[in-house]
Amino acid sequence: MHENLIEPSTGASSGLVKSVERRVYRPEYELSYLDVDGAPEGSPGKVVVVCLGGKGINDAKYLTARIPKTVPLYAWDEEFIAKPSDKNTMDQYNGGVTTRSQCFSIDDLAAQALNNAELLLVTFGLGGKFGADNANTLAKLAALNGIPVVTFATRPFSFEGARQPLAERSYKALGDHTFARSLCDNDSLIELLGEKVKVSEAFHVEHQWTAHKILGITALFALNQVHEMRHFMAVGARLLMGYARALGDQRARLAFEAALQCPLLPSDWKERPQHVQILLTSGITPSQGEIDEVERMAQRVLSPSVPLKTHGVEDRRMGEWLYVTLFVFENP
Ligand SMILES: Nc1nc2c(ncn2[C@@H]2O[C@H](COP(=O)(O)OP(=O)(O)OP(=O)(O)O)[C@@H](O)[C@H]2O)c(=O)[nH]1
Ligand SMILES: [Mg+2]
Repeated sequence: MHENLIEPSTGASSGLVKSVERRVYRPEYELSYLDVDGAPEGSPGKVVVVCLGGKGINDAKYLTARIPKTVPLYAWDEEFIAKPSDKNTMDQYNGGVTTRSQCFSIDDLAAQALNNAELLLVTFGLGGKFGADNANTLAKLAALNGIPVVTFATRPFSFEGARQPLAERSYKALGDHTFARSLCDNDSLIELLGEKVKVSEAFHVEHQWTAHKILGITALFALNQVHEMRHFMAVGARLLMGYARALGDQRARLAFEAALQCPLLPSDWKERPQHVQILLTSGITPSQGEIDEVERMAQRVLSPSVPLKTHGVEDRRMGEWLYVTLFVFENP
């Protein structure tokens, strides 16, 4: 396991972890805009989110009011099959409105979710059976239909023991059918937030990161970047994200500099990227000057051979804050 979100450490009490802890709590890494009403509009039906298994149900509940209403969100878990009252059902959330429909198998779900889809985003927790197995089947079905798939998975905590080797196998299997795979190591939540953190709090932070990633990838899709990148990227790329926010007339420079230090990016991320996409997002539409400034700073940091694109996007929930988000795609 070498894909830790943060630099390897010797334990939660080491100096490094303490500094990481301080970093994550610095205001520039807060994603408080997610708690403001009014998710932006997306392209109706084209991006579809499917949340699978126990972890998927938790994700769906968090995501539903935070991603565009126009993005269908499906949640399906075994519980729905096992509970007599909910026999063979699946929930579809649309901006907070839940519709329950019949779903007997992953083929049923695919028939509904993939209809008209041009990008499939799947969330689940690695280490279990239901989420990981169905994510793999769904990704295969989407790939057969030429639909790019991005997965957002978690790696189980070390204390979950036997779940880890299973998680590793499931993660590898996904590589063949996916455009990109984002992985959050649950252990890193404890390292970042401290050993005393409640599981519910740790999960909350991870749900925020997942929401921010999903919003960013949805924006990149709307900018046609997913289709462009598909032409030259290997399948199953690793997707890393770093982000930060800032205010004021220096907000672009400050947010970019802080994003480079984001604890979600491994320390060596600049050595291997295949492609880097940068989003500047704000309630006050980023100016061309800000976009150019960030692009120039990124060019100085990255090797000239790495393709790099910088875009400006509006999300009114952010007000005057400018978020700079780096999406780093690496060879699998
Ligand atoms: N970060 C985070 N991890 C979670 C959450 N819920 C579950 N997990 C992790 O995801 C792993 C898989 O758990 P589930 O999603 O419940 O498993 P499942 O897909 O329902 O699979 P089964 O084993 O068939 O029940 C767990 O071992 C945890 O590590 C969550 O809300 N947030
Ligand atoms: Mg389960």
